[in-house]
Amino acid sequence: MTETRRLFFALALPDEIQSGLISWRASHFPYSAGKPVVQANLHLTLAFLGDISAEKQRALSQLAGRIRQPAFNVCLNNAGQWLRSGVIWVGPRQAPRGLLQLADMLRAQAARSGCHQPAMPFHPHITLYRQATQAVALPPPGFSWSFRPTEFALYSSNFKRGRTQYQVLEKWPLSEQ
Ligand code: 2AM
Repeated sequence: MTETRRLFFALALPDEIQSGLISWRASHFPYSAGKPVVQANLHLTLAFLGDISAEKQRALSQLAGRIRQPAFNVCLNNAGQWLRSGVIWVGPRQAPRGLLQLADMLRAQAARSGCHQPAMPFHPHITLYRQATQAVALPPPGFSWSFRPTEFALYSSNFKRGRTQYQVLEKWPLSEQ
């Protein structure tokens, strides 16, 4: 049987934004809102690949390495809840064009390589809670965290002893013009 790994492309968040989000979450959401994502796992997914073989991973890595995407700023100033998937998230009110371009390229390459991609348009977000299936009051607007990613990465997702752990497998730079 071919061995597979659960992989995805994502942007990491700077440490100070991860910790800022954790304390903001603790003071703005009830404890019962859902299952909180641990600090180290806060990230912005660009394209989810699913369980793929080492061969497909190599092919997709090679394609990712050819991407020349200028860097962009991301401003996290919006929050929402998707009741159907039980996700509470933060994300940009207006997604920067560079972020959309990067995700579109990775998602198109994934789709062409046979990784099922959702039909829904890409909605950049950072998941704060999972299993949040009861509506919660969202924090009032006025919050904002900004960062400028310098790279994007391929991650593996491993579920071990009841915990999800993400590991960076490869990284590629975003170019500064
Ligand atoms: P999320 O971005 O809403 O949290 C690793 O599982 C990452 O890939 C998660 O961040 C997750 O969602 C995203 N992802 C997208 N589609 C997925 C799917 N069908 N199954 C699991 N994770 C998925």
